[in-house]
Amino acid sequence: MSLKVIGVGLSPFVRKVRVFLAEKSLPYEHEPLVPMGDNPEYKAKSPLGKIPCLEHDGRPLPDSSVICQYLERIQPEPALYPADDWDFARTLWFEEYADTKMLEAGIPTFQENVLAKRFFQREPDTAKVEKAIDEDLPPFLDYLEGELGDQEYLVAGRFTLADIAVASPFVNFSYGGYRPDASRWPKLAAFLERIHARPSFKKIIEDDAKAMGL
Ligand SMILES: N[C@@H](CCC(=O)N[C@@H](CS)C(=O)NCC(=O)O)C(=O)O
Repeated sequence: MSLKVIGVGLSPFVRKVRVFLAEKSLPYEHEPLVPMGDNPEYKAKSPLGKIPCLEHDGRPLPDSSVICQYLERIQPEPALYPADDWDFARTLWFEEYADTKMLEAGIPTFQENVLAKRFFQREPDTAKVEKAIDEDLPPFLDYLEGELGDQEYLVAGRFTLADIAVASPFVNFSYGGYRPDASRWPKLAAFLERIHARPSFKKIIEDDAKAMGL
């Protein structure tokens, strides 16, 4: 079986798939494509033009959520979705939560503090970063703090895709210099530290930081 992940490693969606593959011990090739400009060749594989796209034996499959569900079916062990129906649904919910509005709330930290200078040749818009940190992100962090309670993981008492999906955008926020304040969100801060320390996350975080000179 040959697997290839297309998409630059800095994308939280690409990271989600790469961590998922690492947790499954599935080897893959990585093509760090940046989704910029018109790219008809890539759009033939990923019609929305978004990354990631998985190639399985040369067949393209876009979208990180679709890819993870597919990988679970072709490599069921270790299971990264719970068997229980309710826990399964909760896992999908946390993925949706993280992939959409939570990412949107925090991404200015990364866009302004990392991408602006390096890729867009402009100074960071500090007002956008401050708004993200002071206004937009806290409600998301409050919610996650409450959902975690005294649990080690978000769902089913064990590591699942919910943990991968929620922890992935926080890698971007941390590249942008932001980490949740452990005195205000102690459970979330400890959770993120734990999840990011897993070998599947750690290697990717270090490699991508090195590649960016962070
Ligand atoms: N729902 C998609 C979202 C992917 C996504 O938005 N990727 C961004 C990079 S982080 C992208 O490709 N943006 C380029 C574009 O929208 O044209 C997934 O889960 O794969």
